Order: sequence, then structure tokens, then C-alpha cells
Amino acid sequence: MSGEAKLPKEFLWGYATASYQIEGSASEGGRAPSIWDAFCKTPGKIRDGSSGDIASDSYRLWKEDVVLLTSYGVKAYRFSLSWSRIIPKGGRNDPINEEGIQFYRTLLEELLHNGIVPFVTLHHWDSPQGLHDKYGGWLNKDEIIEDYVNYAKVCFRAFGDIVQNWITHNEPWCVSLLGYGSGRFAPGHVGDTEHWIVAHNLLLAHAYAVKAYREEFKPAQGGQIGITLDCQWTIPYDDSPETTARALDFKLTRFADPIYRGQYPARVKTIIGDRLPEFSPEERAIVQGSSDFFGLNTYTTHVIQHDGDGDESVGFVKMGHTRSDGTQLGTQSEFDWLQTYGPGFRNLLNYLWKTYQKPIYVTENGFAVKNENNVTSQEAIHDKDRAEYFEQYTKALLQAVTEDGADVRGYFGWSLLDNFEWADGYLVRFGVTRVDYDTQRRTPKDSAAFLSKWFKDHIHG
Ligand code: GBH
Repeated sequence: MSGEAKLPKEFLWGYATASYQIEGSASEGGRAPSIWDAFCKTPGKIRDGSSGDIASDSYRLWKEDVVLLTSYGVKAYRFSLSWSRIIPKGGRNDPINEEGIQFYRTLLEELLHNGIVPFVTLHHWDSPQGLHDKYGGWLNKDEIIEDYVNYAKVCFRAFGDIVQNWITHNEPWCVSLLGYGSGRFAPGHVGDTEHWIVAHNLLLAHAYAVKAYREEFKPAQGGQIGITLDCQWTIPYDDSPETTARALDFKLTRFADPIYRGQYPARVKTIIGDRLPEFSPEERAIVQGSSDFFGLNTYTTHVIQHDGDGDESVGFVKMGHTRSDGTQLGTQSEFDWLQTYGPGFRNLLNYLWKTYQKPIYVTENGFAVKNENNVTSQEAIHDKDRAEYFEQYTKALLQAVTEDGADVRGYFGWSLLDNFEWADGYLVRFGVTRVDYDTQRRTPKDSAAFLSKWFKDHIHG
């Protein structure tokens, strides 16, 4: 392999975070509860009984976060805005919280001052509880679209002069399926029809926000806007192209095809029938072409098998991580679903580039070291398995770009900090920076040093 291969000079790399996972100060600065605040208070929902009330304390320690980012030499930082910090009650006629606007404005200015390009996510799962109470949140098509577009416009107006990269939603698959299907995530609704409605409404809200940006803000502000979808690469357990296609359709194509091609995939329509909502011709025209780039969150590869008695919502596909010859894909993480397997990342980038022909930003990629929560901070900072993961995934990234020609323009490691890992509370850590939750002290781990050096060496000067 040539030691010469490098990413283009403009390539952006950095870390990603999300408001509810890092900010804390849940009742400070005029913020009102999101659906995650309410969900965390429901007994049994969060494995360690915790919440994001304090999290990594970034609402107070945001300056330290920027110092860390600067010390890591990143070029970009992806974070999310808390809707209920900006419009506490959430709705289009509800008051805007100037303290919330000011908080993000100051953070953005500090990032720019340090030469760090912000990527701003509008919705990383923490929609206002007030809207859920009032009309069912994401289930109520007409109300939520208007309220979301209003919120988006408030953000474009407040920050658009200094933000050039917008992401509408993080992982609509998780919001719909886990929030309104299995109920593992907020708001904890269980059912087999509603999550299709929520997914549909998320697509529409995204598309109308993009339309508003393009018509009312982009001419003066000139930024780009898109959505982030989550997808893992798959390897069939036994040879079955139909299972592979079905797995992809139910995970990714059901969001990507409406956005990039204007329609739901046929396989999904056949199986879900009239429980799958339809786009009116006017809606279809707005949804199609509604993303300037492909925002991709990806963590691992799954070994998949047809499972006729299994879960319809994922296309009757069973996910595993052991091949039919008994071998495992790679190093096991703290999570069952996550193993290290770099070649799958290269395949996925190639597949997405060939299929959708949109510039790709990898908006999340990362690893949870097994038992990392059970060791001292001194031990945890030597996160060998995470560094090995990043070594494999950056190698795959470089190959996809320089050997295969995939148009990948950015890469964000998940995550800058250890943080609140949703239903797993503080038991699972993804940070390249150790957070001691007693003192909120931040300590760089070895994986942070690895990525800093790797990108320094592999981006053209
Ligand atoms: C990301 O989702 C999130 O964007 C981020 O906020 C989070 O901290 C990070 O992952 C690490 O988990 O067994 O049915 O619950 C990645 C997509 C969604 C993959 C949940 C694993 C578990 C499926 N993940 N999924 S289930």
C-alpha cells in the first residue's frame, strides 16, 4: 500500500455529540423538559435509573469542550441543539428563550474563533415534552410539521449567518422504531403501525424544513442542509441476496429512497401494505431531492439471516455477529450489536456513493470498549480496543476515498466525551475523552491521540 495516499485538503474531521447526552443543566437557563426528561423519570426505562439531568455538564463546561477540540486539532464539530432550550414549550406560538439562543450563539462563536467548522443537528431525539402532551408529538402530522419547521426557521434566523452545515434529524429509524415501535427509547410507545406514521412525519418535517431553508435562508446564508441516517453494513449468514436486500430496505432504503428518489421501496410496501402512509404528489415533490448530502451514522456490520417468524418492522431479518463458520467479525464491544469490522465500512461507503451519488459525511462512527465503565479512569484512558477500531475504520475510509473513488467529505468520531448513553445511562461509554462523573474531569484517552495523529498524517496539507 502506498504510504502516499491522503484525503483531500478540504476533508473535515472531528467529533460528534448530542444535546441531551452531554449538556445537563436540564432545568437551567429557561429549558423545559424534552421527551427524554420525562422518559428517564419513568421507572425501569434507563438501565441505571439515571437521566441527562447532569450528563457531562457541557452546558456549564462548554468552554472546556472547545479547548479539548482545539487540542485534538479537529477541523469540525458536530453537536445538536436542544429544541426545548430554544422554544421551551416547543410550539409555533410559544415564546423563544433568548438565554438558549445566547448559549448556542456563544458556543458557535468560540468554535469559529478556534477555526472549527460547526455541523449543527436540529433534532437529535429530544423533542419538547410539551408537544407530546399537547397532541402526541411526532404522531400528529399537521401539528408537528408546522412546529418543527417553525423551530428550524428560528434556528436558521438565529445562527444561519455563522452556520453553513445543517442536519435536520439524527437517525429517523431510531426515533420511529425505538421510540414508537419497541418503546425502548422515548417516548416509549409500543405498536406496529404508529412507527411507520412517525417515520413518514419525520420525512415530511425534514423536507419542509429544507424547503424553508432553501427558499428563505440559503440565498443569503449559502449553507448546505441534509439528514443523517443510520445504517450498518450486512453480510449474509448463508447466501441469500433477497434477505440482504430486504434488510437494507427496512433499515435504510425506506428513508433514503423517498429522500433521494421520491418513493418508498417496493418490498416495504408489499409487506406493510396500507399501514405505510403515502405521499401526496405535492409532498413527494418536496421530499424528493431534499438532502444536499448523505449524512451517515455507522458503527458495525451485522451477519444477517432470514427469520420468517421474526420482527416484521425490520423485514423479518435476524441480526448477529457470528459467521456460519463460527468465526466472529471482530473485537466485541460493551454492546451486543457492535463489533469492529473495518471492511464493512469500506463496502457501505462504496454502496452509498454508487447508489445515491451524493457527497457523504460520516456524522458518527465509534466504539464502546467492553467493561470500560468498571475500571478506573487511569485504566480507561488506555482504550486499546477503541484505538484499534479507529485504526481499522480510518483505513477503510482512506481506501474508499483514494482507491475506490467514493466522495466522502467528512468524518466525525462518536464521541468527543463519555456521555449519557440513552437507555443504558452511564453504563456504556463512547468517548475519546474520559469523563469522571464525580468531578466532571475530562482526560484524553489513547484513541483521541490516535485520531489526531492519523488525520494529521492523512490529509493533504
Ligand atoms: C447512535 O445511534 C446515536 O446517534 C448516538 O446518540 C448514540 O450515543 C450512539 O449511537 C451510540 O449508541 O438493540 O434495538 O436497541 C447508533 C444506532 C441505534 C445502533 C440503537 C444500535 C440498538 C438497537 N444505534 N441500536 S436495539
